[in-house]
Parts: sequence; C-alpha cells; structure tokens
Amino acid sequence: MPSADSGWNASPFSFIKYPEILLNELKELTGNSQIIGLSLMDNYLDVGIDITNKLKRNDNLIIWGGALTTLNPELGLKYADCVCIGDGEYALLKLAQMVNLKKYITPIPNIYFRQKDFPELQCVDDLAKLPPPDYGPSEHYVYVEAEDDLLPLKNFDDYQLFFQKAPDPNTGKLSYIYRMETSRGCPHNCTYCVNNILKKMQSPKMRFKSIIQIETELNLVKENMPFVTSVSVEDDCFMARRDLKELAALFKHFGYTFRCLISPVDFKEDLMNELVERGLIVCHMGLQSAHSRIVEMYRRTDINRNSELVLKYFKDKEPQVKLFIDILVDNPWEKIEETLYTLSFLLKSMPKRAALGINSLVFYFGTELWRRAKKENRLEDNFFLKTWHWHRQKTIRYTTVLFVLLKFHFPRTIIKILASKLFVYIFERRVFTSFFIPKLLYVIKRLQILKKPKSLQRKPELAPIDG
Ligand code: B12
Ligand code: SF4
Repeated sequence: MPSADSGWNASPFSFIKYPEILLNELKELTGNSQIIGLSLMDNYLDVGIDITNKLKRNDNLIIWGGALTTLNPELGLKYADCVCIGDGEYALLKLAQMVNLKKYITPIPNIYFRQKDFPELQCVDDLAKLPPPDYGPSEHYVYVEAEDDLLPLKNFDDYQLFFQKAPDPNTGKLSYIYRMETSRGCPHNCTYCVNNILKKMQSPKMRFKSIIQIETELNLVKENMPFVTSVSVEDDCFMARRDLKELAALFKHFGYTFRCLISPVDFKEDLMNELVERGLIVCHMGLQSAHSRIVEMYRRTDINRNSELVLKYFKDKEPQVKLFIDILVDNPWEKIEETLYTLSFLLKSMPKRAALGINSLVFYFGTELWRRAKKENRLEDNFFLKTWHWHRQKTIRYTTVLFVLLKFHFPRTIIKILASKLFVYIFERRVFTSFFIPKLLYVIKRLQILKKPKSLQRKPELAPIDG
C-alpha cells in the first residue's frame, strides 16, 4: 500500500505500479517456488498482472486469491493458472500437498483451474481450528518504499516500523496498532458491499473465533511484539459477537486499548459504557447517508435506525472515545439536494470531537449496485473508482469538498454559507469538479509531501536481501 508520503498518493487516480526493481527481486526470491500465491483486491489487478507475467515459469503454478477472485474468479483466471474462491486456508494446503505429490489438477474445493469445472465451494466452518497468523519473521519480506528495496524481516521488532501508529485519543501518546480478525461475515446486506457475494461464496452465517483462540493469538503478540499497545478489530460487525464484554475484558487484561466498527442499529448505551470502560478508544460507525432515499438504495434503513442516538451519546456524554462516521460520496444516482441533506444532518448532529471518513462509492463486481449500474449502463461513471479514496478520483465534487471542510473542523457556520445554492450552483460545474478542484488538491498534496521534514521519512534499517 503506498505510504502517505509516496508519489502515488499525489496521483489523482489510483494506478499503482510496482517498480521494476521489486519485480526483479521477487523473481529472484521465488526462483525455486513451485507455487506462488498472490492476494489481491480489485485495485491491485494491474499489479497482479505485472507480478504474474514476471514470475510465471513453465514449472510453477501461480494462484490468485482474495476479494478480487472471490468476486470475479473468471477475471483472475485470465492471468493466473488457478484462483481461490472464498476461504483459502484448507484449499491452499490441499494444493500444496498435491503439488508435492506431483499429482495436481484433481478437483480441490474452492480452487478453480483454467479450463476445468467450477469447483465445489467449502468454507472454514470452525474458525477456532485455525492456527494463529504467521508473522514469521523468518522468510518474511517487506518492500520498503524509502529504500526502494525488498528487505527480510530480521526479528519481530522490525514490525514496529510497519504496524499502523496513531495517537491515543485519551493520552495523545502514540499507540502501535495490531490488526486482527475475531469473526468473518456480517448479518447485514448492504447493496454496495462485498458481503452480498461473500454470503453466497463463503458462508451465509457469521463465523466467530473463540475467546481461547484469541487469547492464544494475543499471548503471542504480547510475547513477540511488546511494543503493541492497541488492537484494531477489523471485523465487519464486531457488535454481532455475543461474548463482546468478555472479549473486551480480555483486551483490557492484556493492557490493550481497542478499536472497532459498529452499525448504528446495534447501539445500546449500557453496552457502549461497558466497552468504553474496558478500553474502547476508537469507534467507527457506518452512516453512508442520512437521506431516506439513498439509505434505502443502500438497504440501510434498518441499520441506520439508531444513528441519531449514537451521535447524541457521543455529543452529550463526550466519552473518551474517538467516533469516526463513515459516509459515501460519488454516488451517481444521488441528487445534490440529497447529498446536502446528509451534510446538513452532520452539521447539526455530528459531535465536535468526531471525525468524518469520506469514501467514494465503488461498484464492486457482482454486488447489487454493480448489477444496477451495469443494467443502466452507468458502470462507466465509477469505472475509474478503484479505490474508496475520494481524493484519488478524476472528478471531485464540490459537495465532497464541503464534507472535507467538516472533516477538518472548519467553522460550521462558514460551511453552511458555502453550502448555499449559489456556491453549489457555481462550483458543481464540470470545469470545477473535473479540473480546478482535482488540480488544486494535487498541488496541496504535493506541497504537503515536499513540506514533510526528511527526518520523518521512514528509513528502516533492515538487512538487504542478499546481505
Ligand atoms: C481488514 C481489511 C482491510 C485492512 C487490512 C488490509 C490488508 N491488506 O490486510 C485495511 C484497513 C488496511 C484495508 C484497506 C483497504 N481495503 Co480492505 N478490507 C478489510 C476487510 C474488512 C477484512 C479483510 C481481511 O483481512 N479478512 C480476513 C482474511 C483472513 O480474509 P480474506 O482477506 O478474505 O482472505 C481469505 C480469502 O480471500 C483467501 N485468500 C486471500 N488471499 C489469498 C491468496 C491466495 C493465494 C489464496 C489461495 C487464498 C487467498 O483466503 C483467506 C483466508 O480464508 C475486508 C472486508 C471483508 N469482509 O473481507 C475489506 C476489503 C477486502 N477491503 C477492501 C478495499 C477496497 C480496501 C481498500 C482498497 C480501501 C481503500 N482505501 O481504497 C484498502 C486497500 C488496502 C491495501 N492493501 O492497499 C474491499 C475489497 C473489495 C474488492 N473487490 O477488492 C473489501 C472486501 C471491503 C468491502 N466491503 O468492499 N482493508
Ligand atoms: S454493515 Fe457494513 S459490512 Fe455489513 S453488509 Fe453493510 S456495509 Fe457490508
């Protein structure tokens, strides 16, 4: 992923190209590998193709997996020898066993080979049987942008350089964040979301890791990575866990604060109080829109039900928790008045300390909104939106800029004036949204990068690959 000070970040688009030096080093590193696996999201398609072209030999097998192939296996099969659909743990193990016994190309659940039948799909029913994630460090490498080099991790301390760091909203002290999954799936079914497909391809039910298993993983983190101070739970719907309080107590027992995502419908004041007491410091809430027609289009009418309660809780009680409110922009069916409705809702209700997460609506292959856009010939509208990052898009709406001002805590009275009909009428014109606003942003981003003191740029001292 490009870092904040990367030249890529200044790009108005999301083309990501790995440097030739990295591709050459990968080729050298995988010279003897019989199987090469790539994990890809949609925005890495071009990178996946480049790596595959570079590493493909007659005697190796290149397999792609991840969100891209689960959603669109046929696309992956154009480039890879085979793709993994859905959960990969057992599938990859079976593939490795077969390659080892030199008798591959027999059907393996979840693995789709070129010119073979669509495979039987199986999910990992019991996540508790999975071992903890493998952090090496032996045989683990990382591409270091500042060095333009692929370097091996020497020991667990090296992870300190690459784990996300963010100030603790209570103490201001920098926390080192360990990302983890405690469940897979989501009970909801929003029309733009990948869970539409995952429910069919993986499992219609949510699956949970056991508390004991999570404890084992955290014991390893404590032992090997003592610098970690906070856990980020990446689950799509953390609140769906029945043993939520127990898990939060476990984080506290390890001395970790934690972050998680919630859906407004799951909000209960008592529960929230208990989570805060047990170390919740950052809470992401998906709102996406406040306008009833758009909320319905996203199938979030029920999910958004308690959003006002959540906002009121954070406004009145001011708990020591940072609330992030996620919204979607760049919806081609959304009228300007509907976007402005969400803006005015937030201007009124968003707590002062809260932050706004602004994401572009992307049509991920196969989702309900993708199908609708395809039917109406509107895929092109968001064709270039390979990333949620609103600031990497070709067109940047004036209304998005207004959300950005809110995000950066610009005085709300001024935002209200800027949201008046006259300003919107002038600045929503194509010449602004497709030219001046993106260009201005590009200049701001470049200045930010140039302004960054050299000392802040990451220069990790890892061993070179052959040293
Ligand atoms: C955690 C997470 C993140 C984290 C960490 C990402 C990371 N690289 O590890 C963060 C916050 C950084 C992140 C960022 C982004 N994310 Co994200 N993320 C997720 C999330 C919530 C969980 C992914 C996860 O770790 N799951 C747990 C693991 C075990 O499951 P898994 O990844 O699906 O992998 C399994 C199978 O797919 C398969 N598999 C995966 N890879 C491979 C490879 C091989 C060879 C094989 C055989 C099998 C295999 O086996 C695995 C185990 O069963 C998913 C949502 C979801 N429900 O999946 C979105 C998701 C993957 N993210 C998404 C996106 C778009 C992004 C961003 C591009 C958003 C942006 N800002 O623009 C960035 C890009 C990050 C990057 N690396 O460049 C989309 C991808 C959609 C798509 N069609 O590609 C998803 C699906 C969210 C969504 N609702 O749409 N993300
Ligand atoms: S609540 Fe979030 S994760 Fe669940 S379906 Fe909706 S967008 Fe996807």
